[in-house]
Amino acid sequence: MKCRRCRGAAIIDVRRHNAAFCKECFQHFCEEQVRRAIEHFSMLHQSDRVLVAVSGGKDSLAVWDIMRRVGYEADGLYLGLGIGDYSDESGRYAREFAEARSLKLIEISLPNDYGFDIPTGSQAARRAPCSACGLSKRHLFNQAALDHGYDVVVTGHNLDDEAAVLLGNVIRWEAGYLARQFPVLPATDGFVRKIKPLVRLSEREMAAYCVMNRIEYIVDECPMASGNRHIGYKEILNQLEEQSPGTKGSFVAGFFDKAHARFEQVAVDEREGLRPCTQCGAPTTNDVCAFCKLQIRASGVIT
Ligand code: Q46
Ligand code: ZN
Repeated sequence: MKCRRCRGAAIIDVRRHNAAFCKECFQHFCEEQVRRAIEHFSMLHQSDRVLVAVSGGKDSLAVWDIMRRVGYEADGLYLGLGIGDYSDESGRYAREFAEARSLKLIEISLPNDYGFDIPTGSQAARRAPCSACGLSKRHLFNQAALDHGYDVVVTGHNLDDEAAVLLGNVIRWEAGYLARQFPVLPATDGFVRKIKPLVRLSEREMAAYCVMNRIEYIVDECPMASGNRHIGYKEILNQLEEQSPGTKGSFVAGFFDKAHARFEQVAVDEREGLRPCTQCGAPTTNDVCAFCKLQIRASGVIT
């Protein structure tokens, strides 16, 4: 197996590109894919203040690393979810990454700062853990970016994540979710811009990137992930990719480039119905936003 770029000995193949790379050229490939995503979707301006949502997993640490290598200063934000040992360990990886590189890491703790954790909060609110977790992350990443004056929040969603979410959204024809599934969501009233620079890179490539760059990350799955539909969608998509390399890429890129615009109006209409949450001021369609409702239920005031 020869490296496509330098013809040296390759150590990793990337079948959907019909290519293989040596260590140095794989590094170049990953950076190039991120540069292309940023440029194609006009994700960033050079003057932007950038905040990376860091979980301690491979994708968020890799995106933070690559962003800096391609020339963007970025700080990190770690949100402690209170999921037992898993959260303790993931926080440790995030802190160690930041310390070793003298990077700024802002930390928020759901239990210490908001009085509940994901296991008890989701139970009290009778929500699936990942649903309570997802809405907490969206709310708190946005809030932290606004509070600390950042222009944009970066997340480490990769090609496999996007393909699985897209499949789920298409199976149920979730027009609102499809309207909001895009590598860049512009800033609107009460929301900062959100970007996903890893949309052109796979989960396997990000694991390889971390290993090659000696980035230590939490390997264990979150213990609350079982029952998450996206795991099943990923397995199905992996089978399709195995039979026909490039399937995930064309599914996702085709949606972004050819179909997403058809759903955009749904998001515009939804934004028109937004008003400030009476508790925290975040934009919501109800009197109280979903995060404040979760916090109220988790604290036992409403059951
Ligand atoms: S952390 Fe949260 Fe994930 Fe755990 S509870 Fe689900 S959403 S699986 S990325
Ligand atoms: Zn609120």
